[in-house]
Order: sequence, then structure tokens, then C-alpha cells
Amino acid sequence: MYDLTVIIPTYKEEANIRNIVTEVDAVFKRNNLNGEILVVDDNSPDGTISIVNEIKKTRPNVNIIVRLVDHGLSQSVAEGFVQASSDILVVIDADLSHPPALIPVMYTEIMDGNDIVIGSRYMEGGGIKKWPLKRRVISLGATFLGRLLFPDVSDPVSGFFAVRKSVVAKAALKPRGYKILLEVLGKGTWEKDKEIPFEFVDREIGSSKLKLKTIVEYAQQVIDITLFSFLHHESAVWREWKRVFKFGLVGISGIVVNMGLLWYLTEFVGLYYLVSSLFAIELSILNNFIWNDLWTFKAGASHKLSSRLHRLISFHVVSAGGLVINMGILYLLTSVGGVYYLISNIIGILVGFGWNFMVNRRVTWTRK
Ligand SMILES: Nc1nc2c(ncn2[C@@H]2O[C@H](COP(=O)(O)OP(=O)(O)OP(=O)(O)O)[C@@H](O)[C@H]2O)c(=O)[nH]1
Ligand SMILES: [Mg+2]
Repeated sequence: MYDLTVIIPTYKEEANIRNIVTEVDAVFKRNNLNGEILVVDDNSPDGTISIVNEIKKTRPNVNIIVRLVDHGLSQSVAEGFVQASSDILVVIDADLSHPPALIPVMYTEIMDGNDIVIGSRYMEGGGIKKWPLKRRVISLGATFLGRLLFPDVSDPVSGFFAVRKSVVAKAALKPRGYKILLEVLGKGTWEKDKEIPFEFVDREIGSSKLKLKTIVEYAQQVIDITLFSFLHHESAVWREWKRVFKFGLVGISGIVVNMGLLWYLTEFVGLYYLVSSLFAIELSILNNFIWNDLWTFKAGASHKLSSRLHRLISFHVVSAGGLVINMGILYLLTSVGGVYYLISNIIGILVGFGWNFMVNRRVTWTRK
């Protein structure tokens, strides 16, 4: 039994395969790891398969699966998950875009209790070298969509990651396209993840396989994972929906506080209604903050007074932004667009809510 299995999906990588295999194997040796290398090839018409077969003769820990049907990167990785003969799986590209030196770090993080360890290009310390603007824009778009599902993950579409086998063993993966990590995050069974930064280096040799179809498949995958989460309440995406739902309930409670105070202060305390409204708004923001801090985001919130204060200020600033968005939309739709003002307001509230949730989720109650 091996300590870990490094899965290398390949298609026409004859120029790279020897380098990546020997480099990964050298990393194993340097770190005293008993590692398996599993190349999953889609029946490449070039020399990839014969080179691996030749390497196998001197390195018994190297294996290859040659797939004849259902070609695709994600499908290949998923097949690697099944065929791997260890409990810790690492996925790495063949074209030396990902640094094999990080494999032992990922391994250690999994041994320390993380279920998924992601090599991130988009966190501090990470980066991308030599990418044309078009690739950067596409990748950022894909990353943004992925972060809607997994707000804590900076690089949910990375091709370089490690995962405990139990995460994917029972997962109903529907792998297609390029983004197998998103599928694992969406359908795997996991609690703890960790990201480590790395610098992505664009391939020097061989050809890229990114096509328009890739983008369409990706959008389908995001929808599929969203639908999956509605039926599987143990999934990570559902955990996020629960937060959205709680945040919404808290928002409704804030409206009740706001209306009640506005009425009470105006009718019984005798304040001018706009003055009452100031108190009502501030107290409803405080109400919302307390519930969100103790209930909606309880897991991510530190109990230190200073960080609670920090979150309170942040929540105020974000809420003020939400108010401006709400009123801006109300004004634009009604005064410029001629929409009935109550309809405009509903749209304004929804957009403001989206802003409040997403920004507070990432800024006020951020994990990092
Ligand atoms: N088995 C299999 N592997 C694939 C397939 N497509 C790509 N790969 C491999 O998956 C890894 C990532 O593919 P790349 O073509 O490098 O994708 P990329 O990094 O997004 O784009 P470039 O580096 O610019 O080419 C490489 O190791 C490829 O050989 C496929 O259809 N089947
Ligand atoms: Mg590549």
C-alpha cells in the first residue's frame, strides 16, 4: 500500500511526460514518501504511452491506465480516483505547470486532518506566469462563478489539488469538461479544506486544449452542482444556501425591528419621524449584526472582542453600501425607467440583499 497516489492525466504529452514522472518520483525519494504515480492517458496517438511503459520497467511505482472510451480530462481524473491504490490522491498536470515540490506539503496537510488541499493561484503568494490576457480573463470568469458556490475557496477550479479518497469514494461525480475540482468540492463529502499558494507556469511545450466547448460545459457544471445541492443537504454548497437563508431571515427580523421602532419612537416618544428613522435604522443594523454573528456565521466568527468590533464596523460599511444600491436602483428604475416604485423597490431590495450577503460573507465574516 502506498502513502499517496499522484494522478497525472495526459493527452499527447510525449514532450513532458518523462520530466514530470521523474520529477515527482524524485520528490517522493527526497521526502521519504512511498508514492505511486498513476498516469491516466486518453489513448494519445503520440509517444506518451510508450514512454510511460518504458519508465515502468525501472520504476515499479509507476502505472498507466489507457482509456479507450469517454475521453476527457475530468473523466480521466475520476477514473484515477477509482484505480489509485492509496488513500491520499494528488492531481497534477503533466505539462510542468504545477510545482511537484508542493506534493509533500499537500500530503502533510491531509495527514493533519484536511480533507481537500488546493494549490491556489489566486491567494497571496500565488500567481500565474506568462499567461495571455484572454486566458486570464476566462480563468477569472470561471473562478468568479466557482466562488459563488464556494466563497471560502480562492481557486475552486485549480487543476492542482490533493484529496482524501473517502471524499470522492461515494461521490456521484458527473465528470465532464476541465474542472474536476469543482465537481469534487460540490459533490464530495468533506468538512475541512486548506489552500496553499503556488505560481502557475504556462506550458513550454505541447499544445493547449482549451476550446469554447470547455466554457459551455463549465456553465452546465455549475448549474448541475447547484441543483445537486438542493437534493443533498450534506453538501458544501447546501451549507452555503443555509447561510443565505439564515441571512434572509435575519434581514426580515431587521425590518420588523426597524418598523416597530419607527412607530414606537414617533408615536410614543414623540420624535420627529426622520429622527426616529435614524434610530430605527441603526438598531436594526445592530439587530442584524448580532444574529448574523451568533447564528448565520457562527462557525467562522472569532469571539475576541476586537475582532467582533472589527466585524461590526465592516457590517455597517457594507450595509450602507447595500442601502445606496437599494435606493440607487429604486431611483433609476422608477425616475429614469418609469417602473412602478414598489416593483423597483423589490428589485432594489433583492440586489441589495445579494450585495450584503456576498460582501459580508467575503469581507466581514471571512475565514482568513
Ligand atoms: N486524459 C486526458 N488528459 C487530458 C485531456 N485534456 C488535457 N489533458 C491533460 O490535462 C492536463 C491539463 O491540460 P492542459 O492542456 O495543460 O490544460 P491547461 O493547463 O488548462 O492549458 P494549457 O497548459 O495552456 O495547455 C495536462 O496534463 C493534459 O495532458 C484529456 O482529454 N484526457
Ligand atoms: Mg497546462
